[in-house]
Amino acid sequence: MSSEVTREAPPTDHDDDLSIRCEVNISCGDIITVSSNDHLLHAGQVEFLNNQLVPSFEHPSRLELIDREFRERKLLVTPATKSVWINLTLAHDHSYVESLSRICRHLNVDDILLPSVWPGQKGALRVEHPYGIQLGALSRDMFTSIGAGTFTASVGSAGCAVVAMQELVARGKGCAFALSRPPHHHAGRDYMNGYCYMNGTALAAMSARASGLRVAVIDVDYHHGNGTQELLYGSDILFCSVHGDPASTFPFYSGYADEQGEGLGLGFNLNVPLPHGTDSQGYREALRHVLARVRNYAPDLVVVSLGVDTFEGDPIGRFRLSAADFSWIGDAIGQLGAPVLFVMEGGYAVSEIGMNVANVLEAASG
Ligand code: OKP
Ligand code: ZN
Repeated sequence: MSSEVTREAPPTDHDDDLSIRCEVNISCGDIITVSSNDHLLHAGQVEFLNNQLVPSFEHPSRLELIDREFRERKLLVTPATKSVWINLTLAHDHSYVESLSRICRHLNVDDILLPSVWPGQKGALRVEHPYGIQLGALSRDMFTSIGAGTFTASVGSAGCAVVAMQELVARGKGCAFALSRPPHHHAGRDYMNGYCYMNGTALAAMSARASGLRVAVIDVDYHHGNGTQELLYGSDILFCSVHGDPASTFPFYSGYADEQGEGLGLGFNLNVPLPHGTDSQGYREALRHVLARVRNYAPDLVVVSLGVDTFEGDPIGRFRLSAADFSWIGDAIGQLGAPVLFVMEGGYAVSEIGMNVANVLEAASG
């Protein structure tokens, strides 16, 4: 199996590589911005929240509004379209990728499935089960729905992160932005959860590490990046995250301060959980602490899981950051001096999402 994460030619018959084609748009302005039109193929309709089915928070309009704000601030230039073959198996099990692909292929265009039964420790995926039941074996919650286009959209999303990383490394300085959805940081080696299916953030970091770079990941989304943490737990890629205390916040089962990495990765995992209501002051203090650790690690590349659901008006997050705090975050990360790849994660206050994301990117690149 090849260790290349992208290739330009399709795999041949005797290749046991799992390469999947995706098409991305690359805008090479001051900020390298990579997006994929395939995100439109995934639009969850409902999720299970507080004992009720409610409309999905993670919606295509999120990206369109960020895109609009970037255009208004003249942060985008005419994009070039590039077709790449992407190999997800550095981050995901072959069987997970193939199962999700197969299930999506068999759905009708307007099917939207939420898992409802989970296998437990002794069970395993069985292809004779209805697709909604098979999904339970690949999933961990009832927020993460599957439609016919989910696989293609999430491969495209991961592709944005990997291509943005490659373009940034080629340029050797500045900032790149994967303007991608569905998000990444909750997806693990063989499971989807928290609106995430493929972990492009971890894949980009692992791929850069495999090429010899020292890589630090900073997760500023309101939710702990459990998938990314798990994927990097045994590696010397530094993973740092500031997030809502998992004692009361999704993903609940990880994100605690005593999770410090294992084996080769011991000491390379730093979690800073913060309480509901955390404001500018509490947040900045926590992020300063993280940035000191990142400086000490001296990365060649910084990968940021960029969620803006820490905003005071966010309908899911419980922190109280203002638009000005996002400029501060961008500036503080930019001052590390290393090239920075920002990968879009959460943020659900749709009318302010563009402003908050653009504030981060403008300050980081400025
Ligand atoms: C995805 B990302 C629990 C509600 C949890 C799912 C949150 C997924 C967040 N009562 N809802 O990190 O922004
Ligand atoms: Zn989040």
